[in-house]
Amino acid sequence: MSLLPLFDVSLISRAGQSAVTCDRVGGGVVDFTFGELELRSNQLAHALRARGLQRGDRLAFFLQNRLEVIDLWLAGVKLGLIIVPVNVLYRERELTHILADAAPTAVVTSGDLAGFIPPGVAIWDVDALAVAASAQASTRWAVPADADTPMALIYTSGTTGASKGAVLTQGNFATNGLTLVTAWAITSADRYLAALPLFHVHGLANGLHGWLFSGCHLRLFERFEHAKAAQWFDEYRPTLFFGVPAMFIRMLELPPEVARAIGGRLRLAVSGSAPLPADIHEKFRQLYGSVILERYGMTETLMNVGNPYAGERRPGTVGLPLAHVAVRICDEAETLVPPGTTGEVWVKGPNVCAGYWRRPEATAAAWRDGWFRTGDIGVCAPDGYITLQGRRSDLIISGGFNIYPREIEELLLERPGVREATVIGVADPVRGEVPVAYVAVDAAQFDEAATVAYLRSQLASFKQPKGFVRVDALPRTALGKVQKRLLPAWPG
Ligand code: MCA
Ligand code: AMP
Repeated sequence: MSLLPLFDVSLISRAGQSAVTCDRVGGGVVDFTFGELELRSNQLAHALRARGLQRGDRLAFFLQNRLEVIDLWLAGVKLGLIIVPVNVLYRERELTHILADAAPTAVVTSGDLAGFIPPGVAIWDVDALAVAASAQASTRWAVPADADTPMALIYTSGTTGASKGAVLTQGNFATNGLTLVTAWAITSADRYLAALPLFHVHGLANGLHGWLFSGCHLRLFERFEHAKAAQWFDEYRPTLFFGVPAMFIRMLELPPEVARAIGGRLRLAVSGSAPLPADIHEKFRQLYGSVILERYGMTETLMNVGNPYAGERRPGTVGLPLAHVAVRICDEAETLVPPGTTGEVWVKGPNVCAGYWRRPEATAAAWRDGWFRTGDIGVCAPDGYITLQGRRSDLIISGGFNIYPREIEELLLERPGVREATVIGVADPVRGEVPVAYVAVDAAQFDEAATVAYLRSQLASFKQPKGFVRVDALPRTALGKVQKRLLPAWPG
């Protein structure tokens, strides 16, 4: 199953219907029909071909949410390109790694972000590309594709610290989108407020495809801004909202009468990407009168498990396996465990990616007999509801963005005067967790301010340690492994 026939339900069959509203540069909003999106992406496909792009070539984008990201995705499907979405918050270290690994023909970016792209990488300005596209023919150009055609390389942090590109196929996105549209009863009558970044799978695989497959209406925002949420929800009146827990926590700050009015119109609010605390689920229900549907996914697998649309949405759980997804819980010996027993979550299905880009060893390590080992620890209740309890790795999730401590630790150890360094996640009321660094330093040489400035230049803002705790030495096992649970409590 390839993507274009599924998009055509909207691009062709609903050509005259209003598809999307976005902010206009300089103020106001602008609307596009599905037919206009079809023509824009045809023109862009011609412009990209004119620049030499062919089936299988990689094309990265480093952009905030804007209509041109949708144009790129559609043109990418038509040309059989492999699109590489890159988080706009990434800085030198992350960008250098991803762009060297994916080796895209170019990175499409905007003037305000271009300065972060490392030297030696071709940069295509998004506005100049749009101008070039507008001069092209609007006839459709589409190469043959099927379920196995690679569609995207999406980087996800590995336990080694260096992120790996998950090779997601057209079939992965098609299965995931169809599953969600069916499971969540998304129809052309829905109004979807999109504030999740399109460079991660929550906004891209679920949001964009839920919209295109159902032909509902999309209101695209550049990014989530909690101070504007009340106004956005009031003006747009969405029936559908997807968010990370930090967004729902921010939304608890709205006045009760405003929240109740929003909740009265909201048919479905979906949370994912990080654990939604059960008390937030309950507070949201009380304030908005809307029961959040929590679901669980990964970049490598798209969506795996979700609470039912019709049925009990059980707080603190991620629900039941989605259609076509097989889920099992296994112990350390890789044996299936009975309900009620904790183990690692394994998944199998047409939603699971084709492997890691040019990393056969990492691929071999993550798959067992066709099952993908998620690294998430969970337990399945006798009635099938799955609860996630933690992770095999020390991944930190902050505001829905992933942080691997090792990546920060490696940079800290490069700094003058740092003898030992380790990073842990500490609880944060809005973002869930934030990173904190524990360092053993030679005080005469260690300059904390310079270290903070260095980390800012190298890594995304959400990876910056919230604080530094100085210790004489890190607690270690006899074999030298840092024992994070024995660190002194974070005083902040
Ligand atoms: C966040 N920041 C941004 C952006 N997003 N800056 C520029 N552009 C953005 N798009 C920065 C801010 O500058 C600030 O940096 C910090 O993040 C927090 O921003 P703030 O406005 O205070 O927001 P908040 O109220 O704390 O909420 C943060 C957020 C953000 C908007 C919820 O964390 C977010 O968009 N999260 C979504 C992540 C996501 O889509 N994850 C899906 C991964 P500073 O700290 O320097 O001031 S896919 C996944 O996990 C799987 C597959 C799944 O299951 O979905
Ligand atoms: P990523 O590498 O960005 O795709 O992040 C995937 C990880 O996010 C998963 O392996 C989980 O650890 C976590 N995650 C996603 N959804 C949930 C959820 N609803 N509850 C808890 N953790 C989640």
